[in-house]
Amino acid sequence: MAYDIDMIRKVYSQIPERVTKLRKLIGRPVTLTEKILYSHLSGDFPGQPYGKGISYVNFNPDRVAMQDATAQMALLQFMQAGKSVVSVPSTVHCDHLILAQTGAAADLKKAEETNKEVYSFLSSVSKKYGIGFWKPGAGIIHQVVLENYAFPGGMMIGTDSHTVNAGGLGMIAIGVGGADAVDVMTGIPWELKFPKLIGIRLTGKLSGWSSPKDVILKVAGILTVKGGTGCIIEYFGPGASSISCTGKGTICNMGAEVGATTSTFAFDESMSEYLKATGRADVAKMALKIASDLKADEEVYANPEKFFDQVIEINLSELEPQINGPFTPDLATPLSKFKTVAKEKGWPMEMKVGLIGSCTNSSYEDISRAASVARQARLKNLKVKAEFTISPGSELVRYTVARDGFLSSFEEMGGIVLTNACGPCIGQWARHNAANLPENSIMTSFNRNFAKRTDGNPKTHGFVASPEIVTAFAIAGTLDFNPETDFLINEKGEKVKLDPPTGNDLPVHGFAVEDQGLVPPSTDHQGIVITVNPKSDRLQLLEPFAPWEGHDLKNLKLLIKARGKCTTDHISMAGPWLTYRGHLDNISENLLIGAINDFNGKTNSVINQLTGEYGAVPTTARAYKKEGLGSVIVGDENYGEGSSREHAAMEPRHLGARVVLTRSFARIHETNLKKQGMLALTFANPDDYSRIQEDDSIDVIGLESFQPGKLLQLTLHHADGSSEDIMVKHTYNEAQIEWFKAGSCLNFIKDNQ
Ligand code: MIC
Ligand code: SF4
Repeated sequence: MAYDIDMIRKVYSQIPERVTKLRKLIGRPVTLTEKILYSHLSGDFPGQPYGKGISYVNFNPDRVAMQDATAQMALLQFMQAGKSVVSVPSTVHCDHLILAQTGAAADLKKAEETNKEVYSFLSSVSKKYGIGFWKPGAGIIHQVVLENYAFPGGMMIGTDSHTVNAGGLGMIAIGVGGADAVDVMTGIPWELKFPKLIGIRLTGKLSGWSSPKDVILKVAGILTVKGGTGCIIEYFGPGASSISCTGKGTICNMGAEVGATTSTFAFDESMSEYLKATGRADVAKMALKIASDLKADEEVYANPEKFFDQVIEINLSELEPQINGPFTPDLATPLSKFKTVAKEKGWPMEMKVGLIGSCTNSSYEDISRAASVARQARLKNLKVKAEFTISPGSELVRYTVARDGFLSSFEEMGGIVLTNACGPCIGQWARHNAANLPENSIMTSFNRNFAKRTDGNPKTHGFVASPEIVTAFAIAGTLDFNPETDFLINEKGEKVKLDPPTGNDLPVHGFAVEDQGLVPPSTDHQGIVITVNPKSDRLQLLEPFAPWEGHDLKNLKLLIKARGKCTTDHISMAGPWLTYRGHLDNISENLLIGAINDFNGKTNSVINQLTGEYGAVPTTARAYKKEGLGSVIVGDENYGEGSSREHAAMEPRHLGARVVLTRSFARIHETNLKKQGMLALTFANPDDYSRIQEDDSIDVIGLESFQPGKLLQLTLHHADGSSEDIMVKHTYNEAQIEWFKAGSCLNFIKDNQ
């Protein structure tokens, strides 16, 4: 039986009636996204349809998932909210903090020792508040959610940007910061700007070396890292039903990389089969009964242009494997052109390491197909040229693929099986001598490849491809290769060619596992006291941020004007810094250390206006804070893209920054800033970015009449004594303005209890 079946039953009992109301309200056929969103509204059904991309809407998501690196901050905030138990089913997953070094067993043991304090904090908080706790080694949050909790037509949020993975099982699943999770766990409505809709029509059928990953790699190439911002992507068409449920998960997962709020697919046979295979025949049966409400209306599929804001067509029969990167996930190159482009661009041709797995690509299907390629190394006497690692997504998959002999195929080719965890994908990779490596190429089946992401070395060129393509390239050891056309020379000096991968969507003999690694939610919450050692360098109880002073902000110092791509990895690096995710003061030492200062082209070197000397960003921010001076961070386009980590918003707040002013924001980061009481502003005229000078002091004017839709003014006081005014936009609604005034959303919740 599925977990939380009563909750699912309740959701299903409401959907048909709400969909009927919705059709009446809108007066036209409706998309799947609209059906799910309107079925999860908080409060009364509206009198008029919501404006896409305009209206802020309150929802009641069905569940919450948190991973260890973000759960610490989410739960530290939740503990302040004064609740005795979570309002919706919630889970914590220990997956991000495990360092990949020598292999699964040893790495897990070491992680249990090094992270003892954090794991025991998370498990006791989970116990106290009735949260399910997935132990270290149980698997990566999104794979575990897909296997256990996701259900067609449901809505969930998770404190990780790849929560969207659950769209593979027909959910609307959205990545958020921890403060948003606190809203849902405390039972207050969760707010989202009603998204625009992108429809992607899939025709044809995948074959040969092409796989579901290539669909999203292609989409990333089309939409770019910001093309999906503010949108939900709905996949449909005859090609959609030919893709396995976990393949759909892969496609939705990496939708985070185009900035989409989430992606989803209609309920179909593949989902039903997956639910049954993972012990949830009960959910499959219930979904089948309301199947017509778990997909868009037929007219939508017949004339998508009428119902979506943008429609993209992809013919799967013509889709080539894609390889994306380096340094950005949207630089897509089709396999047939890859070696030529690699040479033209001067990318390091030797491929050093292939890494497969991660939340994006670690299903049974992925592993079985990649193993079919790996096996050929032995069968065809090929010497594998690159190092190779496998990060299984969950213990359920790991146990099953070990039983079915796939892991030994990888081990035979020299592969190392890592713990069921994020590992190298989030920089938890003790790559040998990483810092000193010269320019080098690696290829992964992960989703992100920003500079320094996996091994901390900016010279490492990270490429993203499907697991089967990564495996083929690991065998070849060079980017100068195309498995579709090229021969390799084996150890006997013969020319051999790799056959296209083969595999199974689901295990023929069913899934198996001994211990999934779950501590179920406790119903006994009495007597659990959470203690945090005040001397701990890993955990720190939170102090509320100060409320707004009630007047305009004057004489804020420019902290940094960041140039170009500034992702959450640049703002609050992961890797070794994951150690401090529960300690705001300590993690603040990484604030913006990866961002490039527009004035000198350097990282982590900004002018301290009080001394005239250059120093590290966190040190400079602390110097201003000490003098009681606020500061301003300026950014470029799509500032804060990538992760959901709210540390990227809490750190500047903690170090005294009041404003983040950019050309544009990524969705989750903008909300995170608002939640923490910061001013997230954008240039009314994007060219005004160039007006900001290195030693500016900045005033924010108009806060006493801060209103939705009304511009604010900034006065820039330049060092030469001149000053100029620029206008800035914001997207605060009335409630969010109250968060700003209270100092943070959490302060506002507490003040109004
Ligand atoms: C990531 O892939 O960047 C992460 C690590 O999973 C993050 C969450 C985090 O920073 O903890 C995400 O994508 O939200
Ligand atoms: Fe973990 Fe990587 Fe997935 Fe993020 S993208 S959840 S770090 S496996």
